[in-house]
Amino acid sequence: MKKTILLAATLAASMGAAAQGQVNIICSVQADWCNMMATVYSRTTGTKVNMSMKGSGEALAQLIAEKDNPKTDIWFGGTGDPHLQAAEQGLTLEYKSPLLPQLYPWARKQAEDAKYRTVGVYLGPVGFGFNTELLARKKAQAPKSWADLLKPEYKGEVQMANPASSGTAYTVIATLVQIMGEDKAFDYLKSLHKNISTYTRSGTAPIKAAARGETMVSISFVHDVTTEAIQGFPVGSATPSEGTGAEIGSMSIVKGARNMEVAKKFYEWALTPGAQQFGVAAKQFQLPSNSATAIDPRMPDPKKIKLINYDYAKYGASAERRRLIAKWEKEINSLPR
Ligand code: S7P
Repeated sequence: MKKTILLAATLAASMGAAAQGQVNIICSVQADWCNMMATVYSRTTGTKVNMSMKGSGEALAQLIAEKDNPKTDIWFGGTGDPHLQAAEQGLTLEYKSPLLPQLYPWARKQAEDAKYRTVGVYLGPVGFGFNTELLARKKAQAPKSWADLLKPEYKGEVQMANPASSGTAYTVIATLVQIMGEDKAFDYLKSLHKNISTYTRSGTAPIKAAARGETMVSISFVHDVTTEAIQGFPVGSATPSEGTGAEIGSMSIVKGARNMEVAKKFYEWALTPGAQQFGVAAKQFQLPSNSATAIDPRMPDPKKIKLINYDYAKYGASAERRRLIAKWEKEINSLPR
């Protein structure tokens, strides 16, 4: 950990982020990671980092609200589809990092899909989290498939987020549509609705509830389950046997940013292996996008997960996202349970 901070500090300093200026960042990963990046970057470069934490959906709403007078310079992290939406709406800057060749193909593809108005910073598969003590107490099995989530033993025991506010939940719905086809996916969501106790605002809330014994099962990114498990909570994770999707967590520079030069320096730093190691240092286990960043054994291994060929461009498009969310509100969220 100390080594990581030293390395990143050296990198930040050597990038000539000349001790000045400020940068306003919306950060959409969990707070420990955001704070660590802000602290190290400001200590090593002298740049004042004003960081505010927001989930993906809320972050996009803020960029839209600030469109004519941007106060944010960088949006770091959060699911990729709202970043693609921001790109499509002309809210983010076209920028080609010299570090692009070091990134995994999925991270570069995200940049290409957005005409270089965003870039992939991490990848995280969708799966399930479950509270092992609650399962044992109720003599229930851990879910292994999408089909398992419909079992009567999980009635009122499943939490997922609301796709209108959460990029995580939207990734889940787009995943189901791609696996099952739209009609069957919505039939499935109708059946699942009977087992859902609540649709949370934030994507990480369901696994936090499972970890604390408030629900048996969550639909979550699997790295978010690991974050709870290593804090000692009795949780396990699984990825669905039918296949699953993944987020490409992204980073964008806001078009018209007030602190543009400083923002570009932070952006470059955030793509280096030294900076990307702060995910693990902050106990967050998404797969980093720079191929030279160390892989931690607690990160999900894509070779062991049945990942679908997720169509990021299609499901990140504003019209498709709006359509699917409106359909979910009308056909699923309005149903009694
Ligand atoms: O940092 C954990 C994580 O799950 O949160 C990000 C995102 O803010 C989730 O936002 P929503 O509340 O909108 O679902 C993810 O990108 C990330 O993996």
